[in-house]
Amino acid sequence: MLKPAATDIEALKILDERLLWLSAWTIHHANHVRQSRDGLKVGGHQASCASMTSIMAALYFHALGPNDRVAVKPHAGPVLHAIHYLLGSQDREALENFRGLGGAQSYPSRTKDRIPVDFSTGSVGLGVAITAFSSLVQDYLSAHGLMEESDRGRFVALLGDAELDEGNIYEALIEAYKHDIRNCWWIVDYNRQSLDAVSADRMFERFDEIFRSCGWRVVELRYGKALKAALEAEPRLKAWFENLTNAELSALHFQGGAALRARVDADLGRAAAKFLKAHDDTALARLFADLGGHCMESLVEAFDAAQDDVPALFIAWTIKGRGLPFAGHKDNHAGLMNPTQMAALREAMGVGEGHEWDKLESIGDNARGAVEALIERSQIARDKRPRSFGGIDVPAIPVPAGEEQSTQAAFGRILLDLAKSGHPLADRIVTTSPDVTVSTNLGAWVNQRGLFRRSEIPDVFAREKIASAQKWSATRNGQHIELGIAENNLFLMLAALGLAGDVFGQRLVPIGTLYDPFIARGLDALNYACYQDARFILVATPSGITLGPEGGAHQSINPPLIAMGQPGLRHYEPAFADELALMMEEAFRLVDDPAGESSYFRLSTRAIRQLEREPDGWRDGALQGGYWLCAPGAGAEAAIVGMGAVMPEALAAWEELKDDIPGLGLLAVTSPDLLHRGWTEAQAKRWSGRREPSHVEHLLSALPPSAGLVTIADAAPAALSWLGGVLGQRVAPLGVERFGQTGSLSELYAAYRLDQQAITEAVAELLLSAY
Ligand SMILES: Cc1ncc(C[n+]2csc(CCOP(=O)(O)OP(=O)(O)O)c2C)c(N)n1
Ligand SMILES: [Mg+2]
Repeated sequence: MLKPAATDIEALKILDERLLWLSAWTIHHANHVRQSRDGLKVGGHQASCASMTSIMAALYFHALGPNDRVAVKPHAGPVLHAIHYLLGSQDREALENFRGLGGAQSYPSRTKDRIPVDFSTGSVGLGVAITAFSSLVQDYLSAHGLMEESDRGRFVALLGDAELDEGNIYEALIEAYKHDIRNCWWIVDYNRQSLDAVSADRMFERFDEIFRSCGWRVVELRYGKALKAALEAEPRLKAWFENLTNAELSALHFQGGAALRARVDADLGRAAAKFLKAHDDTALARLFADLGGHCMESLVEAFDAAQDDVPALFIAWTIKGRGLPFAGHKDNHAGLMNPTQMAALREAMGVGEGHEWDKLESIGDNARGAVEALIERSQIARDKRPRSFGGIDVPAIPVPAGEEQSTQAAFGRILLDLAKSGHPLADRIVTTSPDVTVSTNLGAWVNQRGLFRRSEIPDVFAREKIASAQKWSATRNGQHIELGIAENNLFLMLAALGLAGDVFGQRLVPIGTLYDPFIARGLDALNYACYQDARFILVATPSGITLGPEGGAHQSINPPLIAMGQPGLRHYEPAFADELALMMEEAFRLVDDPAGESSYFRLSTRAIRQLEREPDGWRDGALQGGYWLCAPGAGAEAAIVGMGAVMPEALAAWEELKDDIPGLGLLAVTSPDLLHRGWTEAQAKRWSGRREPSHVEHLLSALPPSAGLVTIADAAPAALSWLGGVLGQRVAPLGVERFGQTGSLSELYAAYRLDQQAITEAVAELLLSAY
């Protein structure tokens, strides 16, 4: 890389100031200039922006190439908007509407911001980790011939130092090391302050060791050029400086030159007399603010020197709120300048009143050309990348044969058949699992398609001819990414794979498997994946107390409720293999449909007798969330509503009761999530004049309003009990509300009232209470 000309460094410094001004002004405008409609504080983080403007100027106007992708620290969102404003890809209106409806979002959002945002951020730590998984996806795509070498880029995370407290960072670091990831930079805005206060000193240097031991290059940018020279000339001053605690240094930054002078004098006395004499208070404050993360020369040099593909951690020392009146103050996280302070900043920056939004306001004619040239030369995308959809042809998924099957076994079989079919869809599937590949029935698929590794790993057991059902060799052509047991990483992996169509222009069909209860481990990362509209299929199996002897620690209860409350994720809980095949076909389509979403399958290991079906009548309903397995007769007084693995109990109770209760119905629910969504959507539409009953209203209107419903699911009963609210029918909800335990199925179903008898009793109770 060419050494940047001195004029470029000067121009970068000017851009750094522009970003400082524009980000502070954007936040100020939203809080103090824009009319408030509701009296709520709008908020924003001027201090968190200020500590990052130099780093971001150096990156966006110098170091980033056209294929590089960045996850920006959430609280530096306004700086990213300011960059795009200068580039011409953000407009003033959106900035004026920062944190308003339809305006620039508080934290960078892929889906809601109009500027190109590579990765959404907000929940700290997740935006950092996804960059490592995306670099793995890039390696996967290159190895599979799905992208040109020349299109490869680097994955950059800009993070706050407190983000390093998030455990998910270290889980990702370990996984990244195992997969030997590359082309990843994590740049820490090391301002040594978090939200509440100044950070603990004891972690200093520990971060370096942790990252180095995982194969990362660690580049510490502690001093800017001027401060480095001054400290090197005065070894005692250097030792003094390096002995300050984080809190002491922050306080001194806040207090300014006079306090610095007094403190140096008190601590070093005559030894520092010459130094102090040579600097007035302003010069002292400026010198001690010359930390590495604010020194353009140091930043540019460090980025230019890191051009190989070794993952790198940059620890860039900064001052939180640098250049602002609350610089270094421990309470500055959500601090906002008042109008007087803002006017002073405007004056200091040479911005004329009424010209606050002028892009290059205050830049003198001499420098303007160089600044404009840098803006022009910036290689980052000005426009949102097109999302890639519609290229995947989904075949009809055949129903696995077998009179008795579990949904989990049927899932494995469907993938195996796909793997063998050689259909192009199979080539786009990437599976991944946190050490439960075999126990979630992905084994047969992996035997066909192999594990993925950039550097191949032989299957020693196979080579030694030791009998095993499972082939476990990894190659560049493999299609399964095996993860260690860290469910959070599974969701970050799915997020990265599920964004391949957006980030790399190549849609993949990611399928992740895990045990249903452990969804809870990765909930925030799951939400993060959905928030960015990553597309994937999550297969959670086994589930519920139907897991029997495995016991309560593995028996899930509430995931159907989680799924109901999770936008962007559709829950399917099939009972039979033919339902599963149909839903998987739908889920494949939804991954590749611009208006689609991700799907979550809640499966079971319980083998149940499959149905002899009337052809096809049930299919549409099953995809919409439910269908009548046995339609109710006219005026029926009751129906049994069953979901998933307990369907045999629902069927048996129906058989037992149907002669005594004329017209008794049996409703199979395949997705409470879809039924509920349809219901609320239809209600909202009624207010805009469109009167179409939702699917669930349509289903339940086959019964009179006076009828009773007995709902049963191997899950929290609230997943189905709401059905009574649709038409006002009474409900007796059966389900699991206490932790599970070990036992045989019949014992557990009896103990938790999920058996045929419980259903019969509940139906009787409903009928009796009707009169
Ligand atoms: C998972 C999560 N927990 C809590 C928060 C609230 N929060 C926002 S920023 C922050 C501290 C940020 O400190 P740091 O990462 O050092 O950033 P700085 O603003 O100092 O640059 C916290 C706790 C969050 N956004 N995400
Ligand atoms: Mg910080």
